[in-house]
Amino acid sequence: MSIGIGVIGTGVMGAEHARILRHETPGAHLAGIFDADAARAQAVASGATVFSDPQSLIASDQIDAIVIASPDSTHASLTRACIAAGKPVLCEKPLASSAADALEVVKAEVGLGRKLIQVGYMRRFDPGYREIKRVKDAGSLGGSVLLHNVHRNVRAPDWFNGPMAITNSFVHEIDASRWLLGSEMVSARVAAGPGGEPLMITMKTDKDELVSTEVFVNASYGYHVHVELVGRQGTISLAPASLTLLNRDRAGGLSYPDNWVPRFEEAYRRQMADWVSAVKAGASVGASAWDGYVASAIAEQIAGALAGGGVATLKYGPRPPLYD
Ligand code: ISE
Repeated sequence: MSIGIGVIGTGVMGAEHARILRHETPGAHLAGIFDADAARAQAVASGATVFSDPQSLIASDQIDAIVIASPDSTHASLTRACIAAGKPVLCEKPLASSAADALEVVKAEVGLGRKLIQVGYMRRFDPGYREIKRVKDAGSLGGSVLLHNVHRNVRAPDWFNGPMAITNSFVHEIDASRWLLGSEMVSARVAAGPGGEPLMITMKTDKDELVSTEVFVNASYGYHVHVELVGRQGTISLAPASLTLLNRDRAGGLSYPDNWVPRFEEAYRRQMADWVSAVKAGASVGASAWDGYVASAIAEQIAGALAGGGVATLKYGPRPPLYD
């Protein structure tokens, strides 16, 4: 049986999720669309119902589960509306634009007593990241001591404000680092380069590991995400994730995509397929609402540290048993 998916928000990511649902996701179909810009919604609908507001999409009996890809500030209230309707959600990261709002989502899910939320931290589905986790968990690298991350975007979107390099971009490294290391972050230091970027963020984990991240959202030359895990017996890192090899002007080399969609295409596809399978089985995969809350809480405290003394002792409440 094919399940009907509604997509809320048809910007870069919503349009990509709609495309993956239409062409590359067995067992599910794009049943409904909403975007505040009706023409933009219509452009990706291709036969799916275009709803005039997100509430009627969530309530519709054509819609079994919902993908939320609208602006960050709408994620928490839409996610809570889906929980109230008892419908599973794949919500784009971040789960909310503040830690307090993310915690309200966690509380709503805990109140319901079952997990309906997956947060779209898609690196957990990327073949390279998964291989690093597999090798680390197999133990051949010895104990982990350091994780180096690099997160470079060509340019920040117009709507990015200062802290969004942390609350919208660096949240990926918070989630991926917790997931890869199986550790919790306990403290952080942050410093900004000339003119405010790049940011250098160093976190310490509850096992004393170091996690360093460069976040450079106006790096110009291309979209480039890198990670290297250093263990006591060896290291493992992503190989250059280039799509093509370019020869020109008596030089040759790997090329970089303009943004994250081509780089993480396979991760988005696997994320959607695994989410659909989990929805059908009444199970859950990927980053939970709790993981989404922790990422947003850490991001908010590091953004606060950037505006203050550059140092943060990271705090978040105890994990509810629903997420054990
Ligand atoms: C964007 O929203 C993403 O999720 C990308 O993966 C990230 O690299 C970019 O910095 C974010 O703005």
